[in-house]
Amino acid sequence: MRYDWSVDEIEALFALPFNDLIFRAQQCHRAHFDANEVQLSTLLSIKTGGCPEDCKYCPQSAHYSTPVERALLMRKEEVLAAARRAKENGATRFCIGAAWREPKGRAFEIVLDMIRAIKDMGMEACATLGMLDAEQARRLKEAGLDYYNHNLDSDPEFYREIISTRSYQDRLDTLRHVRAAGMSICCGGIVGMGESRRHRAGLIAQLARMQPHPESVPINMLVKVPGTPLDDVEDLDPFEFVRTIAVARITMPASRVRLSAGREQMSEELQALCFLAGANSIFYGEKLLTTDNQAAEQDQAMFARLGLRAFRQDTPSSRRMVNA
Ligand code: SAM
Ligand code: DTB
Ligand code: SF4
Repeated sequence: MRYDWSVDEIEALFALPFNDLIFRAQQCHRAHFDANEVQLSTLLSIKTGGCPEDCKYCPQSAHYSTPVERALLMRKEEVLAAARRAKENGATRFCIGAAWREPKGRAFEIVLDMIRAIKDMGMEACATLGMLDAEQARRLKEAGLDYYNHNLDSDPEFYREIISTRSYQDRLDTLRHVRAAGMSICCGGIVGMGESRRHRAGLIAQLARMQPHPESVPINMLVKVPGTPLDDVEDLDPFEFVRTIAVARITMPASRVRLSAGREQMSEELQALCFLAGANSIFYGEKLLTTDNQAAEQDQAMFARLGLRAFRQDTPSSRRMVNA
């Protein structure tokens, strides 16, 4: 496993002829995973909207006027009912998200309780609650949380154009606390925000230099939401999105690379190319956090057309090697 990728090297991967890039990604994919298995995570926004941060892509930021309606923290019973449905539908991981700068007070205690109950149902639990300090990370681990999602979102330089209320270093600090507490990391980014290829290579370099690599790497295609400052940014070439997945697969060969936000806006042919490039995880269920996702029935039909299977559990054949 390599942890010393330079941005230049990664940019050179991006620049390979498409067929050569996909071939290399397939080789890496098949050395580490069953290439026809895809892991399913279901998302639930447990506290929606009104977020104090100013992430320019996000419909939940209080800085912008978007169609998202604010909602209070959901009740535990509602969250558990959604987790139960996700499990019945075949998801192995349930991920709860809150539009917070960081968790605080009584609300954090309630979330810990939700996590304990999700774990009691026998699912993997993931949460994305904003910044954490060391003690909060420790308490999430103690409650049984398996994964914490906290994205780097972009290259450090481009990041400054997207978010002003939280620094790149804040994000790295949170990730450090998550690791120190012994949880797995889900960390990726968004493309299609008007960044350059060099910036995309810079994001992948940041992720691929983490040691160990994040166990899950969500690659989101920007979902343009009216009212957000990125609403009218130019579309990214879809092949460039596939290249980003392939480069993530090559540089982080044993990680689950997730074809994340943006599937609803993609053709199934494009999604098939993403699986070919090494994506082996998706968000599954009718909603992401606030925006629509491809329907579960449509995913089932797409899996049947492509001969893909939902991943059930880690077995020697589904995951031949683990992160060094
Ligand atoms: N508030 C928490 C935080 O930012 O850490 C957790 C929730 S936040 C919505 C989780 C991630 O969703 C963001 O880091 C970003 O990568 C992704 N995201 C948000 N809005 C998006 C959009 N419009 N399109 C694609 N991805 C988006
Ligand atoms: C991630 O990387 N993508 C997910 C999850 N982690 C939390 C969120 C996507 C959000 C898309 C916009 C929305 O639905 O609000
Ligand atoms: Fe808030 Fe997270 Fe949205 Fe940023 S991405 S505005 S932190 S909910």
